[in-house]
Amino acid sequence: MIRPAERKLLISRRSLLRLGAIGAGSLLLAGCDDAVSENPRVLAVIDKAEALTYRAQRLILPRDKLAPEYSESDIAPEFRANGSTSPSDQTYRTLASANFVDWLLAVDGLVEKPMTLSLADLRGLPARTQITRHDCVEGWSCIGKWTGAPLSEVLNRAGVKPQAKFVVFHCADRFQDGVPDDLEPGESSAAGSGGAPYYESIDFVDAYHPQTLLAYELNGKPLPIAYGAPLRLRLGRQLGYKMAKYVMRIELVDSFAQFGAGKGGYWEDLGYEWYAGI
Ligand SMILES: Nc1nc2c(c(=O)[nH]1)N[C@H]1C(S)=C(S)[C@@H](COP(=O)(O)O)O[C@H]1N2
Ligand SMILES: [Mo]
Repeated sequence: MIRPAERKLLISRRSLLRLGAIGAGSLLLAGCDDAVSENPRVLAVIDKAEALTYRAQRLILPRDKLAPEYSESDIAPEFRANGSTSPSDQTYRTLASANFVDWLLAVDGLVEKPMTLSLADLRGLPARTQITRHDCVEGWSCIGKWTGAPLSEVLNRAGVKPQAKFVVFHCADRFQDGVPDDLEPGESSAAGSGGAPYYESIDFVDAYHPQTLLAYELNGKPLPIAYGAPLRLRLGRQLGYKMAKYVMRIELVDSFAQFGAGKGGYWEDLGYEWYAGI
């Protein structure tokens, strides 16, 4: 049951999103590549609404309810890239220059069998292709076709320990004060940055959802660097910032207190909601 107060907050959050969609993006926390809004009232509203949205959505939606899927003709001619689009990390650049043949995904933390998986290993798992809409908190959307291994396939092979509560995605890119530490055009290697690594986290309802993919293809081609090569997370039912690009390591944890500012993601640490359900 959703109580009326909860319903109101749910609606007000959705209308905030809709306002973003018609171009009043500044009302929202600016999305991904702009400065973060410091309006404490916006933050306060979103913080309170978040827990209610999460609870309400978990109550209303069946666990495996799918996000809408589209047809080939709906695919955007050019998918928009956002946030980091060219990580400068030296290890990442070295892997990228060899076409990611030496790249390995680590799967560890609260698992029975910690493992590493190459791209070939991931491509050898059962695959799923889905044409879904990506919604950025900034108010833009794009429809793209994603192919990858369902995260559940990887989790089942690693064996989830009963204490595990969240899946954390560690990425290769870093941010400095909300700005991605991208390679500038013409630069071939990183000057090296401090800053904070991008990371994200989800719960096991989303982790086992059939549309939750570790995607290695966009529109039938290997994922380009701008979109998170060689592997990025795709979720059906959350906003864009949850969909970690440049995933290097998947760690199962019972708390994310030890990462960043402890809010479960790079943007969450700066005030975004952890549960960005749509
Ligand atoms: N590692 C990493 N993942 C990321 C980001 C980022 O900057 N770094 N940006 C997020 C945001 S805000 C969005 S909208 C999408 C953008 O994905 P795209 O570049 O494929 O459009 O990736 C999300 N995942
Ligand atoms: Mo975004």
